[in-house]
Amino acid sequence: MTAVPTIRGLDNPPIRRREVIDWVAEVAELTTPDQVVWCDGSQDEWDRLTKELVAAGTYTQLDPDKKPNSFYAASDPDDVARVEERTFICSVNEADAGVTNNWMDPAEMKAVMTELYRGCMAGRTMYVIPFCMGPVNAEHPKLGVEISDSAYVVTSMHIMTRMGPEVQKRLDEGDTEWVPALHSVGAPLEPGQQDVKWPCNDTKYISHFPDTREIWSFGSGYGGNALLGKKCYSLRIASAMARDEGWLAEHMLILKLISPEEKAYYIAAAFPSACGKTNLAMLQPTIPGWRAETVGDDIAWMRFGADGRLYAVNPEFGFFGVAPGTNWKTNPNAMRTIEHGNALFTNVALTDDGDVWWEGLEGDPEHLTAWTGDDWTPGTAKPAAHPNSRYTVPISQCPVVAPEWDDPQGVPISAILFGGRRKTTIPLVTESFDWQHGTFMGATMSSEMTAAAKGGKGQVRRDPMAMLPFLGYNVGDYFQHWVDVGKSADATKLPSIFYVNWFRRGEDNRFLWPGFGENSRVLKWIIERLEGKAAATETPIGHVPSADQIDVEGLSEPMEDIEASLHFDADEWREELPLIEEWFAKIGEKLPTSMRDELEALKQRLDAS
Ligand code: GTP
Ligand code: SPV
Ligand code: MN
Repeated sequence: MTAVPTIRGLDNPPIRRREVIDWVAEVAELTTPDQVVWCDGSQDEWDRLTKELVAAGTYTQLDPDKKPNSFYAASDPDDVARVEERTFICSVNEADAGVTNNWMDPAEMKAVMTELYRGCMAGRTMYVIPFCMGPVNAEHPKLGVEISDSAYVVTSMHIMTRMGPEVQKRLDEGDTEWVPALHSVGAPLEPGQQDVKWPCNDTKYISHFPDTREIWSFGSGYGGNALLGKKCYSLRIASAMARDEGWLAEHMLILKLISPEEKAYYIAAAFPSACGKTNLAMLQPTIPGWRAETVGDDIAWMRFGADGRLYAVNPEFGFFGVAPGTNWKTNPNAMRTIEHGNALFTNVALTDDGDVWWEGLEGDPEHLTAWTGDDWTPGTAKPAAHPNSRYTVPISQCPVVAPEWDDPQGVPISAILFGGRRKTTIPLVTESFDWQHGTFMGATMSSEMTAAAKGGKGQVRRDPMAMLPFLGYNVGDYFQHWVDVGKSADATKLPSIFYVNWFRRGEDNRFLWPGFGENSRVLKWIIERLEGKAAATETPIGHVPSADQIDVEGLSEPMEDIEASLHFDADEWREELPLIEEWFAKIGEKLPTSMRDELEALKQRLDAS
């Protein structure tokens, strides 16, 4: 304890929880920051940190008349997305990480990272950020404490998580579980050394210790690599908790749909990163009489309620949404949420009059500052905004947020959607035969890779339940967990499972289905299936509607396109089978027999067709 008292602020904790105080002292001793700041989530803290970040050149304040209390940051050009190849699940047993995860022995990883952390906060401030994922008044609140040397992270955590006195109080109660989450950008400063706008390190580790429920992140300041409450806690660590405790932590939006008869239905949907969750979560239905409200846009925690139904909670407090493609036509509710202000924008472009712009947004700017800092004019080849540029904004500002979004009980789910980005093969919508078949749909889903992660853009890969990059344990065990969850429930109360694809393409590469608000037509069919009112055609892959079985009234697209989007093509599916076999072979012996059985049954139905 000799060096510790010399670090300013360390001896002044506003919380009393002993393990937290000891852990903070231990980290401070290792990382040697100039000072420790205990964060409280207050407006004063936001004002002070945003001001400091503007002075440091990290943030640019936007014109308050256009976007009140909003800021813009451009990251280092090499720190723009999640880094999957640097993400590790350090379970004690290698088999528990499974074939889809990078693994390192926890002791070995901790030894490597301890050396990286040694002195890594020199010249910087170490922030201690107590936070809660999901409502603080939950029976078992999911608490965490992130230590970070990035003020950008602190301000982002203000928006994305619950912070403040209530969280500190729950932490101090002493019996609630909390997850320590250590983050450093990995860029110590020599005395007198000038800082850069976006400090980070070429060496990156995003490490998870599911057995001890700990997170260690080093080298990146961006999104899911650095805001550790999000993917690291609420999916990777939470999925391991959920496996042990019999619930589900999923990469899903939660949407409330209200029918013309004023009946409310809740739907959860898993699509891979940058495949349409936020857009569907804020859907503005195009069909008369239907309304939609938002509960969550990225993560759902689902557990059975006393009535035997599956209830979903959104653990997040804000949106971290993909900017490009967002506009008044595709997602007016996201635009209204942003207009309110209190937003952070990362790697979009800056207009000359203090506003933001990105590809797909309305307006024809003559000149911009691109995310790279370069001048941009309409002839410039490179995009003005990075394809994974994002807005960070409180969910409470969303004009269609459901009043129950913050309810610790969650909302009862009637339907679960799985969906990917596929040019071919997968019809617009398919209803599964039952839970196990629906689990098979999720287990075999695939998608073209996007800019949300570094590398591989456009390649088709299997992304089970959209969880490939977010699973904290073995994928085979995960499938078994899904099957078991179904078996543990009253089948009549389980959500129905559907497979959707908004992204099927025609010959000239055009989208066959208009998407966005028009997806309400698919949701209407799904609800009417639940109500036993809508017709469908039975195919080897499940129940698929034909164009005259969904509401297409008023669509301007050619009917051939709509029909093609819905088409079940046996030949395309025969080409899909070896890809599924290859994927199942990769999983190996952990693959549940029930999933093998489903594949065999699919083959037989295809053979018979
Ligand atoms: P993450 O935040 O990375 O998890 O992404 P997300 O799943 O929330 O994706 P998001 O809704 O932000 O959409 C990503 C991209 O897909 C955006 O460029 C959207 O414009 C586009 N997109 C969303 N929905 C549709 C749709 O129905 N049809 C088409 N063609 N594109 C869509
Ligand atoms: C995703 O990639 O699925 C995101 C963004 O939601 S991040 O927080 O970076 O994971
Ligand atoms: Mn996501």
